[in-house]
Amino acid sequence: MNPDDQRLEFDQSLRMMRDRLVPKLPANIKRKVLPEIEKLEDLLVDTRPPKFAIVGRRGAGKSTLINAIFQDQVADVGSVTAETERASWHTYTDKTNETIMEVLDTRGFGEGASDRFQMSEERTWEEALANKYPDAILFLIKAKEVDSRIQEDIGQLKALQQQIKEKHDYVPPIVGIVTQVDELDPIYDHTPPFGDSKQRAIQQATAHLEKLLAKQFNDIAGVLPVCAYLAFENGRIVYDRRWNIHRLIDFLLEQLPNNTWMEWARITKAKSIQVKIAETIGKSASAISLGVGAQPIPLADLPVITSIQLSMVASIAYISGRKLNRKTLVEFLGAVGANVGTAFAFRQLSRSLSKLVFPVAGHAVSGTLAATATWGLCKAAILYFIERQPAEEAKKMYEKNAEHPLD
Ligand SMILES: Nc1nc2c(ncn2[C@@H]2O[C@H](COP(=O)(O)OP(=O)(O)O)[C@@H](O)[C@H]2O)c(=O)[nH]1
Ligand SMILES: [Mg+2]
Repeated sequence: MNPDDQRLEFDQSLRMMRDRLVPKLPANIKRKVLPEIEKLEDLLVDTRPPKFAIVGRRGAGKSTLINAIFQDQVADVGSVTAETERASWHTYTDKTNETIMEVLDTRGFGEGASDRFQMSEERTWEEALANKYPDAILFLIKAKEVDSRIQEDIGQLKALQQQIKEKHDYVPPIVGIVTQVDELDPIYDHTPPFGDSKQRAIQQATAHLEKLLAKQFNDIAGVLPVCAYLAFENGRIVYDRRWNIHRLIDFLLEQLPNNTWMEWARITKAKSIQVKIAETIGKSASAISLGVGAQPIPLADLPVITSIQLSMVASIAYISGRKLNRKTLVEFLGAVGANVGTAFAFRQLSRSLSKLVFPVAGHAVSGTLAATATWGLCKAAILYFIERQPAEEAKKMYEKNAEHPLD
């Protein structure tokens, strides 16, 4: 991770909260603040990109789906040469070479292979699963093939889940994905949003896969239909036929462990998910401010509280995909009214901000004041970094929210 990454500060400020502030709080406040600190720790400590096993026959649309999720040409579509001899992990990276996702490729999944062949396939999983396992398994099948013979595929799916359970004591959720729904009848209706009879056909295919999976598993996370088709030219999208991808991204978030949420929101570039995570962070940060701000805190501790707010803003900037550095942060803080110069160090910055969010220096600050300021900052950061609104709008948003106490 970039050493300039302010998100690192979050680990620090959370630890400071835990070690320095929490012990000073009365039991009733501690009971409210600690779970919020823990929520933030779940989201923000040891963050990493998600890991999936994506299984499905050749041509099911595995590579296409990966590109559709990232709106980027990260996987080779239609390529058969990339097919490996054994199940193996593939790391997908973005343009800056950052890992965005790890995928376990399983070869020969249900392709009518002989029993002997399947045995060896399952043995290659063993190696791949020795010290790494997927957070979730995506099972892809073409919409037009849901009623072909896929019992074998589902049997292998079960074996894969079983192996992961035995080795890692973790049961990865299975998400069924009905792909290439644009190919269903009526063919003339091939461009989203689809009409009624197309919707019915999609619903039928989805229900069919649900039924087949329910025979083998008693807890399928869900089955979603998608169209993932995107055409690129010179790395740019020139045709977009995606449908329901956004819902899939949102659904997968629910299946993933919390420490992958930040990365998932960032790398999928899905605004509504970015806002959702940002608000989750903002709510916890505000609840902490409320509890801690209600206490008579010596002035020396104020920067500690403030650093939670700064880290919140930095996290929101990170989620938005903006390059995260002091300049961005200072720009934003300046925009909402924090009087800081670009040369300020992070700690000094904390102090400047503490004047903004804790105007009553020297004695007990109002918990409500601290909480609304934190929430106002959160909403302003969402508007500025995620919605990409001008600084002036962010300032208005901050002022509007900071004036109205949280309910
Ligand atoms: N019409 C249509 N074609 C698709 C869709 N998804 C994938 N394809 C096409 O199906 C073929 C196989 O896709 P690919 O992603 O390489 O499948 P993989 O072998 O499972 O990785 C390619 O020609 C894709 O362009 C889709 O949603 N709609
Ligand atoms: Mg492929």
